[in-house]
Amino acid sequence: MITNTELEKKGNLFPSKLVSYEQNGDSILFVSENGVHLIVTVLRDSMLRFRYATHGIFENDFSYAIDNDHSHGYSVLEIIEDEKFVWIVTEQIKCRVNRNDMKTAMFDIEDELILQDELGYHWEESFEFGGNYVKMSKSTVEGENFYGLGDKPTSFNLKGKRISNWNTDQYAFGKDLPELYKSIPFYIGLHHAKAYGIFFDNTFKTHFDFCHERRHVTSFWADGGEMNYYFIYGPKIAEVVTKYTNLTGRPELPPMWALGYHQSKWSYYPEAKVKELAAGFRENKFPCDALYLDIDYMDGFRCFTWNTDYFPEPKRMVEELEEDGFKTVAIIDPGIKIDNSYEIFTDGLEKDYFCKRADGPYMRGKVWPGNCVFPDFTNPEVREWWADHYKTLIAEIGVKGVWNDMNEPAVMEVPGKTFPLDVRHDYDGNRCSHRKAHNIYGMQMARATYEGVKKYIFPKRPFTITRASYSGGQRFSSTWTGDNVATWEHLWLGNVQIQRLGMSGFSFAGTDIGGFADQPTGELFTRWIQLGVFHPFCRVHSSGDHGEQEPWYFGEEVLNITRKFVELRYQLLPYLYTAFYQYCEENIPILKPLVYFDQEDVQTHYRADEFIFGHHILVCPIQEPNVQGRRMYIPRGRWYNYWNDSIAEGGKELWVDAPLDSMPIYVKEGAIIPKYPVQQYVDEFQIEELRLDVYYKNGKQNSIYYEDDHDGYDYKMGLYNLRTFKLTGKEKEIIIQQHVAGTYESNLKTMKICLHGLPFDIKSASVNNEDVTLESIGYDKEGQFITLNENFTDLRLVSE
Ligand code: MIG
Repeated sequence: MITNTELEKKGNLFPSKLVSYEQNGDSILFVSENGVHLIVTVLRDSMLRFRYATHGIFENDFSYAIDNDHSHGYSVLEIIEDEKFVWIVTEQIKCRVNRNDMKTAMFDIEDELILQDELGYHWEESFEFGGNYVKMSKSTVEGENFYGLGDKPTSFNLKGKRISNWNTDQYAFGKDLPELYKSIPFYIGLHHAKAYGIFFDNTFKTHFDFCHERRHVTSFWADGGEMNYYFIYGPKIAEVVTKYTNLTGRPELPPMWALGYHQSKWSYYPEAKVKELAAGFRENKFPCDALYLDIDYMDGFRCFTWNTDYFPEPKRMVEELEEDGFKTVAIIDPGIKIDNSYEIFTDGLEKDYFCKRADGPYMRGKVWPGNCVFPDFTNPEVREWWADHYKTLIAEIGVKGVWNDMNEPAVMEVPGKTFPLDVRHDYDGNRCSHRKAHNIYGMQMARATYEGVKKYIFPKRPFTITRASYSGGQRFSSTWTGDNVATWEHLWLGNVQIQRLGMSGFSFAGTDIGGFADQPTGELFTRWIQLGVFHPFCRVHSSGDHGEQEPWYFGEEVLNITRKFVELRYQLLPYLYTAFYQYCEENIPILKPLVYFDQEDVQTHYRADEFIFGHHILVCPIQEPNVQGRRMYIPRGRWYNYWNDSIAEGGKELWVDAPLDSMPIYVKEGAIIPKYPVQQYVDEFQIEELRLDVYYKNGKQNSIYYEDDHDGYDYKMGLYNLRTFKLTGKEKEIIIQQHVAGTYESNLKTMKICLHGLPFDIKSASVNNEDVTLESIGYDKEGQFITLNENFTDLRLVSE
């Protein structure tokens, strides 16, 4: 046990005893004898914010992470004092502040201890930079586990890990690397089946230690700024995640085409090559919605220009691709080539929009175009200027999505691979150095890009993807996990990373399927596609240095199997789109790790291979070569094997067969899964029949299906439908009721119901409470199909 005295010897300082406290609206200010100020703000009955000012002076209260529209408001706020403590009591939690040392402890309303300070707040002055290293340590209890922190390439449960946040371009990153492209300083703690979250909203380099340095201690600290964190109480992980996502925001619904299959490579050029690629998809009947243009489409890597040798008429090409059902997505990097004949350079120079060093010179760095300067995206004027540059690309040429890369920011051939720390930033009027702005640079670039694409693609919806980001960046962009490698370990890592990102508010994410560096075998590519079709973002991308990565490159067998899985994704689009709707409207992550799904089952606490896709589909990737199946954990409940409808009783491990053309997929009993027919791209044709796969359960289960125009903003004016299906299964009867909320005029005419696992023979039926003959509802005994009008409200199937 480290004592305060030992730490003090090392230069750490601590608050002394409390001398006063005072309530002002939703906030309570505590002051210690040695001048430390602590403000505790009650945002919700289950959410408190803690801010410490070491010398009584707080920074301007500004955050890029917090969404202006977040929910706040509480129903109870009481202050209770006794001899030793001051208590802040809400309807759901109690916060205890110790009069002796200002340490805090959080309890739930049943007086169970959730989280308490170990050393609590302390700090160390930095003579080198000014300001303080601000630190916090909490006691860890027996059996406590930890999750979250964005894209970290390490085991899902963070217990025993030490991690830091400093956005870094990590080509071919390795397992357990502490720093990657994104900074999401948010984690979830779970013990005694109760979960809480900590969001440490500090953009300096941040550090987290989960019982790594000391067994019973979790600590987090930053190389500057304020100790400013949010405590979010669950007790369900699901509640912690949705509250965090509400606080930091979620995106608007993406266009449905963005959920299709995307193909990318560094780089597809010239035009003939892109056309050949497009034709390859259609000839092979392999569904695909988007093709990507990497940096070689530009003229000497100058942003917003085209290499006209490769692409003589971009507008025509983009149009022709679009006629064939392909959206074009183009890359844009932050580095602006130093070139006096390049308009963006000269204009930005004149307007003083590029980042500068502390003493005035421009921040110059080498990236793809050669020597570059870099827009200061933390300046709102610069963001607007940048957004306006998308006019030509989007409104005139017709590109449908933009891909932001290198925005950690990455700089070549320099130590640290990024800007020197003295570079100055506007930080929306809170001028600062790169030490503070580094981790949000990429997010602010993505934000400017999003604003631009959104403006010029209107009345359609924008699509953007970014490599670097910070908490809250999910409002502006989707993301991918960067330069992974074509290895089995990276397939495993990708599975963990996408689940972790989902737990951290960032659902719209995917990996470079097949691996960016090196080349996958056909087998690895196949297994990766099988996982990738269950990721919210589904794109094959590779460096191109090591060979091709189109699905037909690996031969007939791989083509046929991968096609089957991409077709499955297209069939599941209405189900996935509904999960996106719930993410964007209700903050519910699209993928649910098992511990999220059932935190009371301790078996889930260290599991990360298996996950829930949407609400009702359990998936487990194959992560090893040469296997015909694997053992996996089936969470509690009854599940149908997707391929053969056999039933698995959960709460235990099972061997599941999975030869190369299969993978373990289960559907929860009672689920109703909406499906589309296979299309070669979204909206290839108008869909008039929705298939509903109904998985019988003896009991009740609700499922929902969200529908709208798949693009545009009419849904914001109420033009959408939310269909709720209520299943009630009995021994000799099944009832499916549909409730439609909304005013969208659906293209659907019929619903084709496919029954799974019915334990009886259907003898009679009623629709909307009137008896009908089985012929009139198209009963097909063999396939267990029934066809109904799309607006049916009540279907009863009975065994007599
Ligand atoms: O220095 O644009 O992660 O997806 O293909 C490499 C070229 C720059 C890194 C990205 C990768 C992209 C590549 N970029």
